[in-house]
Amino acid sequence: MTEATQSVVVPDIGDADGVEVIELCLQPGDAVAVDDAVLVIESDKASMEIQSTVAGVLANFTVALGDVVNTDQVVAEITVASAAAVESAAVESAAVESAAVESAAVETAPSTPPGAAETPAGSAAELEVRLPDIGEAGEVVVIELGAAEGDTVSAQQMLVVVESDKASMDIVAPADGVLLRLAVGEGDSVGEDALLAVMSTTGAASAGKPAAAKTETAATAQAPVAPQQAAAAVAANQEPEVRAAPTPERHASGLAPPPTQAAAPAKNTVIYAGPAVRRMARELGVDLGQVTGTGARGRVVKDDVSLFVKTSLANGGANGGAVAAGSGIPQIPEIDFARYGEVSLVPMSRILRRGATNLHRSWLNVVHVTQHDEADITELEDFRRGLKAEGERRGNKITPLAFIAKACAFMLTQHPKFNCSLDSKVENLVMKSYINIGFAVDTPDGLLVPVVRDADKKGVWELAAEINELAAKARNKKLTPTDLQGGSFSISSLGSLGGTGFTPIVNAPEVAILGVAKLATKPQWNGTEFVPRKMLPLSLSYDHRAINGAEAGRFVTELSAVLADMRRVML
Ligand code: CAO
Repeated sequence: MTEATQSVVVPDIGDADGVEVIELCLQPGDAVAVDDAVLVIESDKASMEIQSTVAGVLANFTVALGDVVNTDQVVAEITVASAAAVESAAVESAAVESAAVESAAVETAPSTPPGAAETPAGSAAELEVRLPDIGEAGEVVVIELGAAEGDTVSAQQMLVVVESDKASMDIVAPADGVLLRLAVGEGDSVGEDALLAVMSTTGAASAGKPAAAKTETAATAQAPVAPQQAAAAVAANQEPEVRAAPTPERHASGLAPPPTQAAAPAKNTVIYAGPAVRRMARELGVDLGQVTGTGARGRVVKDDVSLFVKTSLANGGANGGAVAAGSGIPQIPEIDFARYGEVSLVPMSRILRRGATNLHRSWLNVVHVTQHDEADITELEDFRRGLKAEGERRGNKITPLAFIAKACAFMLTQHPKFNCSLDSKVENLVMKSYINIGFAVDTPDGLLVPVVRDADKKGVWELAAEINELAAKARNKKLTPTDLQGGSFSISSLGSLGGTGFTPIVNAPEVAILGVAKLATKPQWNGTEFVPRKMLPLSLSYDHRAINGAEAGRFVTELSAVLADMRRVML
């Protein structure tokens, strides 16, 4: 059987200058089925999965997370089993593409979808909410209801979510008012112009002036977006699929809510997820409103749903959304800070949110202890400074971190337990015969930990070059998933910033992390007198379930000795 490569390209994204790659759904080497999501692109306001039109194996991505891509750009390559398959896929792909172009053409034409229509007869205050023009999609399925009959709803609040094979969309309330009737239920298939709901406007209900309220609503109502418009929406930066969750009730006193309320899971105020994720959540019975999204702009990705389910199972199925709710840990009360002065909300970046989830998970799972020491690196610093000119010739900057990485890699060969992981039942140590060292990089968007593979097999120049390259990639948003995976030990260096020590959080499932603070010249007793020495503060946090205190003490003491005299690496 012959092998051939099929390119995955960006479909027509209309007039947009480019859209961002926010998720790589697979890894090179993964098996791909037809219609599998390969990656996700997103503008400020909408997102879209790019799916494979062939079955095969993902050969490589030609773009990275954070890249901006355009129509027809090749984003990945898939190895398929035979040339015939490629040919037929090409035909199929061309057909899909022309359909997309057609659809985009329809969508960009001015449309007047009957999203909100006044009820012709009967109460003049009533508004019908109907499914807008869905083009050739035929029918879409109602996958979620955002409000119940009798609920007071505000303009732009999500009433119904519908989904086609490729995209999901929110149908929002066209005006403030009361939801009088839902004409559909979850699972219903609906076509263009189907009646979804009937609502009354607030003006009619409260002010008793239906005619005026209707006119105002008609003028301000915003037409919902059709599901197959996802690509065009990505391109045109249309309104986001954003839904306001019901505002959590507050205690009348304005103080922290009573325990029963505190235990209630706080819903996400924004739910942003692709159709595949929504489908997965539906199948598993997961309420997406309770899942912390770690994708771009808080987008919920499949891993988030998996983690939510795992956590829920670990908590005996009692997961109320926040890990804390089912784990017996009291939740921090929700405070209305605006009661005490002006406040504003700054959305956390994807990296920050993901980091928060990972750190919280490590913090809750790992039994942390931190061992502190100081290494006398006076000679090492003299040696390193002496290499500066050579570094400039090589175009390679060498900082203490490269030597610290080298020393740690050596120490891990001597103390392999610090390079292990615990298995999920905490019954075995998973010993690794590779030494991959991650190091924390501070980027404008948050903390990232790229990994230097096989650090024990590399020299200091090579380690320095790789650290510099990975740090630059992290800051330029060019890291690939592979760059971030497979670490077995981490280093967090705040040495260039200052400080005398800190307690780093173990990057679970690793069991140890070395924190490095700023070296300082201090008086040291040499047996006869005090002499100035350059002392480097080290803080080793470790998982006490895997490593005992004496082992950690030995590790740090020996590490200090190695840094004091790197010739020990050769012994
Ligand atoms: N003591 C004194 N000076 C130090 C030092 C230390 N421990 N470590 C580095 N320096 C010096 C370097 O030598 C360099 O000075 P010169 O140019 O004169 O040699 C200067 O500080 C700047 O170093 P750098 O930051 O460019 O390079 P680095 O290799 O030390 O660090 C990186 C690279 C990516 C780790 C770092 O830039 C970074 O992002 N650190 C933050 C990590 C972080 O956020 N950790 C916290 C995570 S837990 O919340």
